[in-house]
Amino acid sequence: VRLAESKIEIIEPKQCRDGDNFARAVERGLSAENKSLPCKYIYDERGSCLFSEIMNLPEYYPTRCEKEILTRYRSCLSDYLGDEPFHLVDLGAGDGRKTKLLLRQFTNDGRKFSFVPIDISQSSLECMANDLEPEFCDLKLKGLVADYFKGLEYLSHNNRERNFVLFLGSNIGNFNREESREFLTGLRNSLNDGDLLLIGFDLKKKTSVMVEAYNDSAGISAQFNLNLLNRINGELGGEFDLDTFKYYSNYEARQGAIVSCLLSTRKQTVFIDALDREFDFGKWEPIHTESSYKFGIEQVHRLARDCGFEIEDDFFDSRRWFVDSLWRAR
Ligand code: AVI
Repeated sequence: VRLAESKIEIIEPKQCRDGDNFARAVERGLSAENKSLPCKYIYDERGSCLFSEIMNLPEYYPTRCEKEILTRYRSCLSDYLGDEPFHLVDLGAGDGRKTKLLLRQFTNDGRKFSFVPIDISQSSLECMANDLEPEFCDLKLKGLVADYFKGLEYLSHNNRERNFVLFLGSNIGNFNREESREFLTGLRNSLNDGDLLLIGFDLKKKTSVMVEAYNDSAGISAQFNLNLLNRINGELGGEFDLDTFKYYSNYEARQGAIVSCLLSTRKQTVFIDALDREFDFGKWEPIHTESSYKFGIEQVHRLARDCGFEIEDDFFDSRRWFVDSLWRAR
């Protein structure tokens, strides 16, 4: 771990990320008429581990689709980068298993790059740095602990070298349509002309396939969402009884999104010590926890153009369930 620590830079201090912001978001979300909790708070150490488990589930196809794409097209991606030095910036890197495929290719091709993973979870970055060390001992790595937007600020202040930004795993799908436009426009504005973005989109498909991916038989997706209540109990002195909340996730065709929530199975009042107040829940009242938007390829292209990018290429898996689209900042 000592070795990994020297390679991690904390852009956003922990207390600023997790403390007040979390409490405020919980208070706002649970006081609203339609209750909700932001999905980014699922990812503490336990949440990140649960997400790693999700990526290995037989039902959760997006990870396997994207691995297939990166395996098939990594050499083509390496050719796009050429001989000039660049930053390989990984937004929301998670544990970086897919990124490894690219690191291996770029290293073998002798590309000159430094690797900059950005993640809100310091432990994920530390695990990743430790995990990469034996295989990539000469890799220039600087992990940044920050949320996406702070990570983007870093980008704009370190933009002498060309950036090749990875935003994989359909992470864009956890923003609503308006937020994804705002995010991508912000990202575009922090890039230089000619910089590249490889961005993953989960494509619309048969609804049963999508619904099963979020309703796995092992119940990991449920634990993952319930981790929000777990965190409120652990960090804010909440008194949630997790057995009285049931995970529910379905495809909303009009929104084009898997919408996930926690349903209170009975009428109840829950006290949260750090907020010094109680919250009422009606029987079967939902707390919205996450939306995972799905896309048509035309929507992907419109989004690119509207946010200041041009499309270089689209890389699909063999079933065309997922696309990694390569965009250039114009
Ligand atoms: C991280 N994100 C793209 C995942 C998704 O598919 O929305 C998170 C996830 N939630 C439940 N399963 C996976």
